Amino acid sequence: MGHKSLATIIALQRKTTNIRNLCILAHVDHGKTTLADSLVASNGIISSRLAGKLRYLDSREDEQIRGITMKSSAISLHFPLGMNEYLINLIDSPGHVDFSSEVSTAVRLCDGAIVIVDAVEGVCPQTQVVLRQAWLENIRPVLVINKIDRLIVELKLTPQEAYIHLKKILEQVNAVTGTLFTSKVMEERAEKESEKQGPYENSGGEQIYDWSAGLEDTDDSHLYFSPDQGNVVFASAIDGWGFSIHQFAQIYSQKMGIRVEVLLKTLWGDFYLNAKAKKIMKGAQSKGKKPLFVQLVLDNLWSLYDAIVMKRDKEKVEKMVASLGVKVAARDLRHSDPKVLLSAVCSQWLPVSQAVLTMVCEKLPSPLDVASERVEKLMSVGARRFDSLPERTQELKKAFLECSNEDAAPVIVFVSKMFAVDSKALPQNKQRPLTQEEIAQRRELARQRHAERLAANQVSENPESAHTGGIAETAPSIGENSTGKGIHLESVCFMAVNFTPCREESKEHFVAFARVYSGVVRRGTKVFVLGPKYDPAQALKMLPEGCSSADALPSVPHMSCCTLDSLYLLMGRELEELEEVPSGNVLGIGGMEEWILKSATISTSPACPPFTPLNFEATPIVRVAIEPKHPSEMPRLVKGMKLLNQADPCAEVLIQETGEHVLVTAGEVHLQRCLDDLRERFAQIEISASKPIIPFRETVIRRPKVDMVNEELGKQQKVAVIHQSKEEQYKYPEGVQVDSSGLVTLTTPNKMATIGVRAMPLPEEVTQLLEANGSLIRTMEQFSLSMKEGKALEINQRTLESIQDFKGKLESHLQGRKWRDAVNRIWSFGPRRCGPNLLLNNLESYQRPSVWQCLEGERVPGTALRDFDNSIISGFQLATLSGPMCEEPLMGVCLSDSMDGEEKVSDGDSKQKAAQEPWGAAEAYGSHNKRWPDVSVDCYGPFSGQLIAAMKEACRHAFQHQPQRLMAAMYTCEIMATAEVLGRVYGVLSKREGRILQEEMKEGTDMFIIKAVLPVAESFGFADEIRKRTSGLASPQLVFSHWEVVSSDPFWVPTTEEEYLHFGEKADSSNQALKYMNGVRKRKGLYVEEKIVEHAEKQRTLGKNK
Ligand SMILES: Nc1nc2c(ncn2[C@@H]2O[C@H](COP(=O)(O)OP(=O)(O)OP(=O)(O)O)[C@@H](O)[C@H]2O)c(=O)[nH]1
Ligand SMILES: [Mg+2]
Repeated sequence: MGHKSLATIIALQRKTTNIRNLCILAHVDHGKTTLADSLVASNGIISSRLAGKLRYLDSREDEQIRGITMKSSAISLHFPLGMNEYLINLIDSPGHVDFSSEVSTAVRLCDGAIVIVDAVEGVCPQTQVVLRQAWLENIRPVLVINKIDRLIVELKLTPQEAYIHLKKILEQVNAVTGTLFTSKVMEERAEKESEKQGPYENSGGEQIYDWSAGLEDTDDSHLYFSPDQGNVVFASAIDGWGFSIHQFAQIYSQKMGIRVEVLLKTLWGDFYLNAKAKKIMKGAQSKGKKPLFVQLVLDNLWSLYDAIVMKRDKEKVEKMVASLGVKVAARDLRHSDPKVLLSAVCSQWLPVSQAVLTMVCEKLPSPLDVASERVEKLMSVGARRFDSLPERTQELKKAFLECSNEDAAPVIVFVSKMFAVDSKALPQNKQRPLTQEEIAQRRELARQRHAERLAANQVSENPESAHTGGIAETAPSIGENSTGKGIHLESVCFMAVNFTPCREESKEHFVAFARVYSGVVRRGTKVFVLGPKYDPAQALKMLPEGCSSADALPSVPHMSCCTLDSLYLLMGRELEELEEVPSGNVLGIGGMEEWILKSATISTSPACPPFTPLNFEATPIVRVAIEPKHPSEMPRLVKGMKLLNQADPCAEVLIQETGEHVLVTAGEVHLQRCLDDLRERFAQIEISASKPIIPFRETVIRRPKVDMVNEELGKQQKVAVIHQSKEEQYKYPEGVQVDSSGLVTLTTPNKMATIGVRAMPLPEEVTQLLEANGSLIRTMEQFSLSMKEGKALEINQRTLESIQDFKGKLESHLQGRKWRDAVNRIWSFGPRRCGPNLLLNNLESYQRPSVWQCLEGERVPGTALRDFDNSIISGFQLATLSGPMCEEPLMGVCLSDSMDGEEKVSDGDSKQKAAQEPWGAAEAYGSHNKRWPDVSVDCYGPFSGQLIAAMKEACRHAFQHQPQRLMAAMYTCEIMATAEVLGRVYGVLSKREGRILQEEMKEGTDMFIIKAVLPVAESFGFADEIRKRTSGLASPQLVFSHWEVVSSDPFWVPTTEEEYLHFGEKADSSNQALKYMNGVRKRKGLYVEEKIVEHAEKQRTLGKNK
């Protein structure tokens, strides 16, 4: 990068109003990186001839090979517009679902986004996801409809058809925005906007006209995309052209003498030109006229493509080139590839960078325009209320809003991810052009050396004075050197100097991807690094008033102090060193790997709250166990995995209790990239990865009416079932009793308490509801905890409303006698206190504080936690964390702790009370003495431990008493395929137990969109297989969607003669659930009941000699 442009960018960094921080978002392959190329080329960083081919921001080798982006990367560009110079901090993001966490890290640092939609494919699943992400982060999007050339060349649409097609795409995008708008997120945003009109409407003085159907409400129309709003660009990034209707309005207002404003309102929409009256009229469609957009814009483009690409009509081309007033080099005119000529013409006529960057500067907000709502959202972690933050923290909101560059302003920086760079790429280690002085210095040195060499020659001619000539550089080599020790030593030093860079090379450097929200970051500044769990309220109490990070401070949890060593300007593949970075800019910070794991907040004020965690859309679901090829290399692998964990926002690295090193990734492609990274960069050893570990869930269902072979469970079978359950009874260990209703009772070893548990399946809707509201449940749990400690956590109104809503929904789904008052009887959620299983309190004698405490104003009298409440919950948590089938977590199970008064466990009179009131006896014991029972004399160890174990066992037995099923994780996938390959896609899907949900034809194209669900267990290699079978014409995107019960019963054994004949004694040949279950059990080293060979006969080979 030239010094001049670096200086320009540094100067622009201080002009906050002229900064635009934006990212490019889209579905995979819609052309983000290609568009970024054109923008990068506009700054002369790459040649414009290579723009679109180079994919400059895909700097990794595997990105280039696979042709998809995997990491988001940033580049700073300058752009002159009218009298102003703008600084554009551009972040290119990946579109593949597996890397959607990279999108989250990019979106957080931006104020705006360019959303790209492929003109042929239209709105795809990831387009919806990125639009949602943009809304959730309150950043403003603009739209680029890309690949318009495909409409001309591939689909061969007429301009009129293309216009209708484009209109449809716009409607689709706006429909997505519309649904977001009506959702809660958007409601709040709209409130804000109607209070205070957006800055553009005021400053630009634009009027809002809306010609598209259904968008009459002027208040929210600026949220939608419409060419007449100036927030839509039509482009072909690969051919280098793009335009918004502003450009054509300008062109035609000069040509036709119509005012620009009129054209702006009418170029897009149902208007036509009445040539006779020389007027623009409405109603083109009804009168069968060409809309203005077709006549003035598309027709021209079409004829250009027609002349250059289709017909290769030289004369016509020359005429057109002349009329457009562009200059084309003779060699381009003669080039055999028409695309070269096309992009030469188009990139001058309608340069895409000009159109896109103008739109960005005009339509996207500067860092100063940050909405106060966004600030509050960034500052209040989780469910905390903004006004419950300490006062000094609340004051920082002003700093955010002012985004000031004053020295007095507190420094606030957010680091959204860490990325690894090669040490060679660091500017410190890079070769740079020498300055004049350095050249002079070197010349001087060389001269000296020459003189010395001459002197040395003289010495060698005169051996007596050999010891005096110790010159490192001239010493030929160690071996040859016999003249003296001094020389020898020095030559070793010389080599050591040479070696240092090599050693450096093997070290990974991490650069923090960050943005300054307030103040000026300078090199050498001492700052606080605040982890995601930092609590300013706690810290302010611990720290002295007015302290700074330079003082010696007591240690505060999740806070550390450090000095900022190196600041970088992010320039795609390169980094440029900076001395300071003012507020509102995106930057890289070096040397933070010791302080920051994945993301952090950096500030000079300890009152600064940590930023809310990033919204990750992808669920890490694919796990593999990893080990080094050579066991001795384990330490390197461990180190490498640590680095990988830091370098990837989404990958998780775990060491399981079994000692396995497990890597959890979002999908297959992500997994591949992580493994490559480990092999080639972070560990640099040979590693072997296990087959993906597929997660399952265990659940119970209602007793089925039909059996595996769809036969009604008739009398005959019933006998078998009873027989079977008797056998099962037999299996229960001593002390466990099961009654006919499924109630399992268990007494603790010291006989002080008896626990009764019954398991039931939860209705499906309830399980889904619990799954979806994990974070709310966690908040409720936190509230209960804080109540226990005697202080109430402040929960903001919105969260309270959602909790109320959640409770209401639960109540509406849990209807019927069985579930009477179930919602209020919830004792705990599990596993991890927030999962999709319930523990209900059926003990009439025990009124415990409700889990819904946060909704109740006051405590209900007579409800207090008993001493062993926690043990029961812990036992339940353990039981739900790993079930009896294959130690996978439970899902959708309701365990109710109950014991009716009449139920008696006859184990002696003295324990009668214990039997009637499970563990109530212990409680009574405790409350008498106001302390726990004296457990030190108990030979069975602490009582709480026994209770936990007994509760866990009881839950497991209760679970086993019901019909058990496995649940498999399911992906949804959307596959776009042409009619020819449709059959093959279906073939692959059905082979892998996929289920087609929907198939529809994409309007205006010959593509079909197939929506299907597919078990995760069957998905490995799916994308590749589809791609191969369809010769690359279809490529699916797999997204984790839900858990589904595997219908077959893993414990089913044949009972009748025919079944026996058909399935064999074990029925394991076609039992999918059994296969899955045994697979997991084998992996975990659990006992697997299977016979490998039965009744085998020795096979004889009749050899010649026998
Ligand atoms: N016909 C046509 N092809 C395009 C255009 N823009 C991009 N492409 C092609 O589309 C493919 C994908 O382009 P990329 O820029 O890598 O797409 P991307 O959105 O960055 O993809 P990911 O980063 O993997 O999500 C490449 O083969 C491009 O050549 C366009 O305007 N017209
Ligand atoms: Mg890309």
